[in-house]
Amino acid sequence: MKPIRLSLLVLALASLGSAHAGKTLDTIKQRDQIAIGVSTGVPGFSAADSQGRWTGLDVDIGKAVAAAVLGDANKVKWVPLASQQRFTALQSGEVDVLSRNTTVTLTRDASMGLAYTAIAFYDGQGFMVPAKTKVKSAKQLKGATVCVQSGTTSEKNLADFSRINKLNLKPVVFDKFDAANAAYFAGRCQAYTTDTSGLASVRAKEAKDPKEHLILPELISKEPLGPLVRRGDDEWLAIVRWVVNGLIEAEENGITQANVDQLKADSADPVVGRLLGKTEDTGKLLGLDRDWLARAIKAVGNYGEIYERNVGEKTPVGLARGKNRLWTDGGLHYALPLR
Ligand SMILES: N[C@@H](CCC(=O)N[C@@H](CS)C(=O)NCC(=O)O)C(=O)O
Repeated sequence: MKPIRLSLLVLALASLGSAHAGKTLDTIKQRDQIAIGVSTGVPGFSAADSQGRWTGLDVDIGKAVAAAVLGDANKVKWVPLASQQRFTALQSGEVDVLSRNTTVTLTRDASMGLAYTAIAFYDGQGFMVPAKTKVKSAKQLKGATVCVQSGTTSEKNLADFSRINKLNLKPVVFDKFDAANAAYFAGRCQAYTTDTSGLASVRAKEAKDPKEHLILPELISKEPLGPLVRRGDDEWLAIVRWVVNGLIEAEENGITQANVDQLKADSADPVVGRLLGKTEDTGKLLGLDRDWLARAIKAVGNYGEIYERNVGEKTPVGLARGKNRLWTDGGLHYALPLR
């Protein structure tokens, strides 16, 4: 074997078992901050309060990544993005990750220089109507005007649903979320369509009396929502993917924000020991340290805690766990094994 080949082989072998930090991670470490793309304000998922503090399920996932990577959930620059702007912001490098009620589709994952990491929320598209109209099913919306935001799957699914059911629905399209909301509540459209979680959020945020608006029972699409990254940095993709999986796996194993420190100190369970970096170092496989997941859980809690705090039944958004339960509980969240 020629010396050059031999040295390449030695290099390849040396790198086995510990990940080389990718370019994105290097940049993030240098600037000591992650830039995360969020919405312009969908309460429960990502919204800022009057002090500029961001909260929501998508925000907590971003904070978990920051805690895992930089050791501090607050080392984040939140970048609010309208539906239409979000992919350009990620493609151009303005944000390192898009954690913003974004549906994974083949087009987005395969043809836009983007890649999905994991599914953080299983949703479907629905319709909301003023309760006083007595409409009880989307099939009764024949010829109706429907408010919808541009640059969304909502717009495309609406067209499909209208055609399949010969409903002749008339989309009224808005680039800005606020404008779509204002138009619907001013009665400029007979219905509003987006992800049902988005409808519940809009209703909680904007309706004078939420009871005056009904979310119809039909789900017209699948909307698996999750963080996206730029294509071409596998190491960074892996970090975001495993943070989301880690938060779900933490719930599967009963690790919470409150007990994570104590379990790390006392638990004899090998799975818990591995997840919390006590008995094994999974962090080094990701280019992180061994406490990456323990820190993420400590910052925002496990997936179930994140869900209940932001969108669960006790919050204004008020969503039952439904499809977002763990697989062991009849839901769709099935964390990939962290080992
Ligand atoms: N999940 C759908 C819809 C996501 C979406 O952008 N929904 C709108 C309506 S809830 C939104 O988040 N708007 C907030 C904004 O533009 O800031 C998609 O990925 O296309």
